[in-house]
Amino acid sequence: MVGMISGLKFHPGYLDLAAQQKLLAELRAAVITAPFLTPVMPRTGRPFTVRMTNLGTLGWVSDRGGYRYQPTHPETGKPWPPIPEMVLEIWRKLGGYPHDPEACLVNFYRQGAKMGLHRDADEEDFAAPVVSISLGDTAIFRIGGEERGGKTETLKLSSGDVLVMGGAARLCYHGIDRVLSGTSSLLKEGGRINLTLRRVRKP
Ligand code: MD3
Ligand code: FE
Repeated sequence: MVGMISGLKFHPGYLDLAAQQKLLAELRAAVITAPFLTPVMPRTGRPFTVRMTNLGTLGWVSDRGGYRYQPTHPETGKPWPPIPEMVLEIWRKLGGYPHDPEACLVNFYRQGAKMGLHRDADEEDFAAPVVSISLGDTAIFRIGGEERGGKTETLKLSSGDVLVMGGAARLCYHGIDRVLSGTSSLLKEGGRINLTLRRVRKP
């Protein structure tokens, strides 16, 4: 049971349909300025199946040179668009942390996209939680412990769900096994979008 992981707080159906549509409209506007990229693995250059962009003062990027946070889009050279107010409100209400996030990574899963087990450890500030917002098709999310190779459990993340990973959960291994096509009609062409809000630097 995922409810046993300390620091994980699940808010199923936190955003109603109108709020999901409003958020999607904000994202459609943002990706005109900051188009989705296909990140590649450091050293090998193997492409991710998930496409990514960012909002906020810092964005997470992965290329042959490594993983890092940077203030501009690697292809356009422009600053990332701002994090929408409605997204900041979710962080302020559920995050339990007294400073706003600097980064909002936007992950786009098309048919067949997944994300292998990993830890989010490129930030300086692990005292702050990661807040995740799901839109579109339902995903099978997997979470383990702080060591690779331990027990894992799964949780379905559906459109409008919010997940807060704080405390011990902040450094747990996690990933997306698969996205279930046809489970949501929010995105006309199907697929899933996940937003993760993060503090990067210490305040
Ligand atoms: C558990 N994204 O962007 S969100 C990621 O659905 C990422 O796109 C997944 O993992 C996605 O790094 C999962 C839920 C999530 C986000 C951050 C976490 C779970 C987490 C950080 C620590 C532990
Ligand atoms: Fe992650």
